[in-house]
Amino acid sequence: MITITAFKWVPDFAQGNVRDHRVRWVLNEVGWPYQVRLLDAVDQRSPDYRAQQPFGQVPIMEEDGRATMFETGAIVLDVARRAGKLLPADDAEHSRMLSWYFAALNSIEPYLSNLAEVEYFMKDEEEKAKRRPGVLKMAGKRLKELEQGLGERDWLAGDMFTVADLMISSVLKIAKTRDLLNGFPTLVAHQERCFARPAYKKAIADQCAAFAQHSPKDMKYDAAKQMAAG
Ligand SMILES: N[C@@H](CCC(=O)N[C@@H](CS)C(=O)NCC(=O)O)C(=O)O
Repeated sequence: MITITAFKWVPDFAQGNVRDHRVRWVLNEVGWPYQVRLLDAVDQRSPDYRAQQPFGQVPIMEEDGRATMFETGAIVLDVARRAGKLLPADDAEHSRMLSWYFAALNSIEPYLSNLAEVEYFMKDEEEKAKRRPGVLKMAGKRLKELEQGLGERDWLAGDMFTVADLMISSVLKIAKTRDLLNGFPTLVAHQERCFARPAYKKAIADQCAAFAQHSPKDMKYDAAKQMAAG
């Protein structure tokens, strides 16, 4: 049985956006059952978890008889490859799929993560105001370039939904929360096509169901801070 990790609870802005949704989504797409190990902030810092995920992040994917995997990019591709699904058979389309898949993670996500950092994690309002214009400009530039790359096509790599579409649409969730997609109707339409898939809807519903059953105190933030301090 596959086990993935996820958080017991996260703040509102992160609910439905935590990256374990990518792994839930691909597992739902290929029809593989999985169970979830819910973590708090103390679990994240434990040496046992760090041995599985060096950065203490979610998700990982554990499976009997296989090496534990971390990094959603690696996990999603691994599941698709083993299931023989969500990957184009045609060689040229497969190459295009791989290029867009890595573009999502390497050429687009970093700029949107910078935006998320400014909007959600920076405390100093003055510093925030200083950084925001530059971060917005770069994120907008990448979105425009992505829109041009997608062109009039429904899917990035060919005529079917692939893991490249899964990854791009997931990465763009950060832009959507800041209304940054408003100027890019074809990206919005692409994301809506991806998010209409039952496998995606179930992934988000399942992630959020755990948050509804927990509260901030279940995350043991204070105990984790003490561990870090001491
Ligand atoms: N590149 C990693 C990023 C994972 C990641 O950023 N996970 C976040 C949740 S979306 C996390 O665990 N954050 C908590 C932390 O960094 O302490 C992946 O795609 O798996």
